[in-house]
Amino acid sequence: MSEGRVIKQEANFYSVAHEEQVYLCTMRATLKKGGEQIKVGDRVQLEELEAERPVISDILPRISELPKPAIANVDQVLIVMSCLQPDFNFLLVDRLILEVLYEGLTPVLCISKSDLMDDDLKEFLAEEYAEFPHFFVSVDEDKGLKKLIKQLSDKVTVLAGASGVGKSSLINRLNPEIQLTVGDVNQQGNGKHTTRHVSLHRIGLGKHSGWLADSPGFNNIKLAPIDPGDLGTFYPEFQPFLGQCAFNNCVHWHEEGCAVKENIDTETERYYNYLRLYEEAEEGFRQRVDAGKEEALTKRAVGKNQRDQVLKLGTAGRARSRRVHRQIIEQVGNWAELDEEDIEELTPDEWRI
Ligand SMILES: Nc1nc2c(ncn2[C@@H]2O[C@H](COP(=O)(O)OP(=O)(O)OP(=O)(O)O)[C@@H](O)[C@H]2O)c(=O)[nH]1
Ligand SMILES: [Mg+2]
Ligand SMILES: [Zn+2]
Repeated sequence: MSEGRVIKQEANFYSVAHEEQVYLCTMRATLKKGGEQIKVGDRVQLEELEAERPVISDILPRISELPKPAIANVDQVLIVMSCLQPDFNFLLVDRLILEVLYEGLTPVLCISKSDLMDDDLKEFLAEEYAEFPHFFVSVDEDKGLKKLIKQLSDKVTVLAGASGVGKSSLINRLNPEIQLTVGDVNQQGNGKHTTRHVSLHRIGLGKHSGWLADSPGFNNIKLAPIDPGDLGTFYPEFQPFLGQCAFNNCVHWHEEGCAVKENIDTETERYYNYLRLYEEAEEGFRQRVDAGKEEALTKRAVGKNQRDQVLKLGTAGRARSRRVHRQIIEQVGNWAELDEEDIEELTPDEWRI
């Protein structure tokens, strides 16, 4: 018996990679009767490899499952962001990192078009994202690709990133057999792109080749239903100091005796965007409560596969929300002549000065 990886599905046929070969297989009838569904990314047992149509006789346990794109056993998400053209979007990157961690996957940052940046920008980005695996890559100048390929080997990776950052160029370079259109604006618009059959492409050669999903994931802009009070647990830079703050419900914003703020560099984009995302998480939380559900189901940072916790927006939550608004007022500083209601309607983008 041999083991393989499902890389494509069409109707009742599955393309399964086993060593250097790809076999077009069918599913064993008994497996089908058992109600099993094979997904792209699945590791499967193959029988009758020498036959014209090998069969999949079993599906090995999955380590993860993504609903969109529908793919099993994803190890990591490669967040591609250009350093320039378009400008590096810190908030988008932090949001994507958050979503990826929330799904229990590993975020890997690929800073593309590195031929366009100077040493200062490189140093700045490397400091901001020191906590995460990050790669500076230039497809045009053929730089950083070997290291990136090493990070992708033996793993299943899904891409994420905004338009125009160089995803297609990167995939083309990593696997010259795929030729995606470069420079085309995605005509299908946000989220409407429904590739029914996502497929995986081999990256690198030999035994340790990795697999890259051809359809981008993690492009939804709405924040996952994270309890605002838990947001800090998704920040590896906060981790060593969590639990040491004076208040045990500290959200590391303006509290006295906050061990996180005392120890991390708060003059960073990462920390600034933490505050913006905190606001968003809180807004989402309030909406879930207002949506008529008496209790908002929230997920704790331990991962969604573990027991969900039920929380109500009680006095503490409301107090926190008032504090947050006071903070916004402080942030707008010289806009202080605006009345409070106007300020509350400002979007996070507007209150950055
Ligand atoms: N300077 C520079 N430009 C690059 C590099 N990689 C890609 N580009 C350019 O960036 C533009 C967009 O590249 P694409 O690969 O189409 O970007 P994409 O992320 O696939 O864009 P969408 O398909 O719209 O999401 C093209 O004009 C590329 O030539 C690079 O390493 N350096
Ligand atoms: Mg593209
Ligand atoms: Zn704190």
